Amino acid sequence: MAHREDRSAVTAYPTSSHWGTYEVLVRDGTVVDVRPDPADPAPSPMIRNAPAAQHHATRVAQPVVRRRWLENGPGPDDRRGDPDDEYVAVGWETALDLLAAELDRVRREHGNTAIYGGSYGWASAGRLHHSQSQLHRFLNIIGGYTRSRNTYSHAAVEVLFPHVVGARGGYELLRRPPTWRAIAEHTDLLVSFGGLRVSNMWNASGGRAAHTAEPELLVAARGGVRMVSVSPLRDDTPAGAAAEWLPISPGTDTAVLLALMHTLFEEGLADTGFLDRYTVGAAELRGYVTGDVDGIAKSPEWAAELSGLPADALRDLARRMAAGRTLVNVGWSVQRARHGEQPLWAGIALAACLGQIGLPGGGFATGYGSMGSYGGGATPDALPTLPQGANPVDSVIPVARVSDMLLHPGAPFDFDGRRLRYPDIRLVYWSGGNPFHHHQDLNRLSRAFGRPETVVVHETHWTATARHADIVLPSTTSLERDDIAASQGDLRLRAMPRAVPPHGAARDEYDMFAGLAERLGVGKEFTEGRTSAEWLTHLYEEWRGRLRASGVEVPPPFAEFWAAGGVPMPGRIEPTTLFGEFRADPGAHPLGTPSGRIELYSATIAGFGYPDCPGRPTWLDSEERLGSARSRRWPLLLIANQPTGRLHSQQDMGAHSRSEKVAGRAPIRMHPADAAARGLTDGDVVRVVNDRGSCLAGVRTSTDLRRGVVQLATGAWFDPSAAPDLSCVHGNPNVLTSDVGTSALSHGCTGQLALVEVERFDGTPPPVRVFAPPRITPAREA
Ligand SMILES: Nc1nc2c(c(=O)[nH]1)N[C@H]1C(S)=C(S)[C@@H](COP(=O)(O)OP(=O)(O)OC[C@H]3O[C@@H](n4cnc5c(=O)[nH]c(N)nc54)[C@H](O)[C@@H]3O)O[C@H]1N2
Ligand SMILES: Nc1nc2c(c(=O)[nH]1)N[C@H]1C(S)=C(S)[C@@H](COP(=O)(O)OP(=O)(O)OC[C@H]3O[C@@H](n4cnc5c(=O)[nH]c(N)nc54)[C@H](O)[C@@H]3O)O[C@H]1N2
Ligand SMILES: [Mo]
Repeated sequence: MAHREDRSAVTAYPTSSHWGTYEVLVRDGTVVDVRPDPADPAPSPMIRNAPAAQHHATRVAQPVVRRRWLENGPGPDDRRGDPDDEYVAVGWETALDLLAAELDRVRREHGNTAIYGGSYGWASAGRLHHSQSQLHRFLNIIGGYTRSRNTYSHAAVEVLFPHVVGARGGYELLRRPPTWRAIAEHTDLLVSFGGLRVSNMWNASGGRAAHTAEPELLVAARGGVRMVSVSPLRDDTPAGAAAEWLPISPGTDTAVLLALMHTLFEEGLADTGFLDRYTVGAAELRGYVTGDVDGIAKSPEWAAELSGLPADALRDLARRMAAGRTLVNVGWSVQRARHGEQPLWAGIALAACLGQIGLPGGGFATGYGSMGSYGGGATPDALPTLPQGANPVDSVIPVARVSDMLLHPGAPFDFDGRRLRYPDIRLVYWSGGNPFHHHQDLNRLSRAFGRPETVVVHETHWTATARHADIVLPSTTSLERDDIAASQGDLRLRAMPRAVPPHGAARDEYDMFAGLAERLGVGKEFTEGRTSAEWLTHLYEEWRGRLRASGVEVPPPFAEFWAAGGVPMPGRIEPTTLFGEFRADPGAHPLGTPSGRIELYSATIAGFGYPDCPGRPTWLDSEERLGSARSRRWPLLLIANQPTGRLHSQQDMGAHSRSEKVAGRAPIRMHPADAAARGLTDGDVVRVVNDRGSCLAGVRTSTDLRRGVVQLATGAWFDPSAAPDLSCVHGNPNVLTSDVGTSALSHGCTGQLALVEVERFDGTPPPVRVFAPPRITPAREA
């Protein structure tokens, strides 16, 4: 008989990820390839990570319990995170029985405050199967948990701006900025601190129907909007934008912003009419800028010393800013550093001096170039969302204080005017996040994870966080479940049909929590009697009801939506202006601040008395800066920014992410002169080191970096090593970053900048082991 070729059919399934809407090609239950959505003008290469990630050896395939926890019972254990630790596979019944009993023990013996359920992280796109929503709903129903506030992305934005422009104003800054199209139409000059990074705009939290940001940015640039990128990296703006590059020394933006104001005041270019009518504290600010307050004029010469940017260039920039419609953008990276509140406050102060806040395409913004949704329009607030219920426990930490909390139960700390105490955490529950990706000083975090009695992690993959857990439950990926997707400002609400069956024994988190809730006697409260399929319809129909009530056009019923694969997002708006109503009539539309105006001086913040966040924008020096005392020992300033290969740590084993590695390690970019000074060239494996830790990385030289700066993006899977002089063999920069907050005001993440030294690694580098699963003893039960 002739050989018959077995070519089973390939089926294309539309799906949605944070990095875009695309199609997976499936044959016999396996994702074999991907292709961009035909309607996407600028698809992300990150979609190429999906096939390998979906079926990788590091998928968590069954519920497991760490052997030492199983044998010794709950308790602190410094061995958590040991790469040689051993796990025992158990059946779902055993896993859920054990976990339900442990949750019940902890809440009875220590109260629900002892459960930390902040569980920060991006998880996957999808409105129903959103990990954190599922976990928080469950924990609220069983009596509550200690939660976290704000984000790693922009905590300083979230905490500062309610004081400066009111809560509503802070919200609008993040959610309703002028669109790229409005910038194209109205803006003459866009000055962006932290660049406008194309790879960052590939992502939007919840995913977006199409990548519109880069194409619209380029239309604006080609249509005549001048763009100035104040940033240590030249390639923080797309080449096609022909942006001017001001290669600032990182961490000195506040000095530059103050110097720009200095020129405006000195040359009579400041809009005093605007300052008088719409702000409070302008006199105070002016006194500080001119030096009347402290004897130091914040002149361009003064800022040039700190920033490395020529004084003339700053003076010239200030004049050009005053000469036309100017938008000042402070990217989120700039606040992800010590005193990160200051460049934000100084940025809006500069825009106030220019007098253009409230005019189309002018004023201040924070987020262009940081996220694909920023400048992409706005939608009515309430997308279809799983209700989380109320948390009966009032216990909270700023999100990036997790190690402090675990290491110092009971210790007092200040936070946005309040004095709080760290709770005594006995059980840590994480689902949909990877703190061993996102947190700073991972060696310290690893010690902190040794303190609780039990650590529970739901994961799709064996991340370093899963490897610090006592109980690991295998979650389905978003390709393995039916869901619906949309982000704020999105163009469409999309159906995400299941493309492949669950990997191994993986389950939807909804079903895990339903099983736990059942065991704790609150099954009905959690499910409300619905299956996850019924919840999908319910969330959609509830959303339609809300739209109808608010008078917005109503999309078709669920079945029609699902069959069509999506519906255009109803009620979209395309803002041209921020604070337009306030500008038109500040009496009728005051800001939600004590004065009703923009607070360039805040009596509230001044009243907190925080030395690291005074009552007006202030230049506060930081150790993690070129030229600091610390830089004599650690002379290179590492930028730990967002990776181009993936979203954070997700799908690091995927084809696109791996294609960027050098000798299997995360790439570290260096200026050729900095490399040559150390005898390094392209392809070398190096040890990146400071007094907090060290990691291996692979050298890539580039003149796109300012000298003295090296770049090692986040997200290489943390691969701890037994060698005392090597914390990670793969290249996770968070072994080098400092676990200190922006200030007592917001305690934001400061992971962007860290001083280091880079040296050749001689000999054979230890192998990367983190892409193999841990040791698991097979299940004893069926
Ligand atoms: N040094 C430094 N550090 C930083 C930053 C920086 O600039 N510099 N940036 C910070 C920022 S802005 C952020 S937002 C954070 C991001 O930090 P994270 O959001 O924690 O990073 P992710 O890698 O996206 O983690 C999401 C995890 O969820 C898992 N996951 C995906 N889908 C599911 C699911 O359906 N169920 C479950 N249970 N798990 C799922 C993924 O496998 C992954 O491990 O990092 C921060 N860390
Ligand atoms: N591809 C990809 N895209 C992403 C993400 C991802 O993981 N991968 N993560 C998403 C998330 S959660 C977030 S919050 C956003 C973050 O968005 P951002 O915070 O804007 O992104 P970063 O890449 O951290 O930083 C952008 C640039 O800021 C510059 N920079 C660093 N320090 C300084 C400084 O002191 N001064 C100045 N002027 N510039 C500086 C660096 O050159 C860096 O490339 O990105 C989102 N987009
Ligand atoms: Mo973020």
